[in-house]
Amino acid sequence: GPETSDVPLYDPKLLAGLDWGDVTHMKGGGDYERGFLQLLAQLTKVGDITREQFEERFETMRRCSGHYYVTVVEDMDQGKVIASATLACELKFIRGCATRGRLEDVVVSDQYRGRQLGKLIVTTINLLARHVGCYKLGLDCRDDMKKFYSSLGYASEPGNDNTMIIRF
Ligand code: 16G
Repeated sequence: GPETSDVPLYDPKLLAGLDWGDVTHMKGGGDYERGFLQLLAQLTKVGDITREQFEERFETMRRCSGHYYVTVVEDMDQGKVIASATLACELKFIRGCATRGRLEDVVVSDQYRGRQLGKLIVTTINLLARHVGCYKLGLDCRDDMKKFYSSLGYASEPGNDNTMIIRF
């Protein structure tokens, strides 16, 4: 329908050149030492989070199986988390008990900009959302990011300029 994006969800050329082994799901506590929270601090306020708090939140998320896909890109040489994005899945009654995806907390380390890592991680979440059966995937973003997200298949919602969605 008119709400379905006809922009490809990813550029096969981009992903073809990359080793999917570099795209990993968060392994847990160790990402605390790999700078995961410092990376998130490039997006918004993080606050002082102890390793215990981090692990507790991580375990709580992990127990909500199928709801939180915290995805990271790691520079394996440096042992640093350099990009991250989260797919959060919300359960619905509508549309035959559908699942709605939300793209959250997208961030690429400022030292690694210009390498299309944002495109890589968002594309990965797009594919993952479709894979886990989301009927749509949405995000909130600032005006200056709208062009980036529309290039990756997201469309603005009528009357809601800063919410963008892909319908699968
Ligand atoms: C952006 C993020 C959102 C994040 C928020 C944090 C994307 C697509 N959007 O809106 O996920 O949670 O910033 O800002 O990454 P806040 O701390 O002011 O809510």
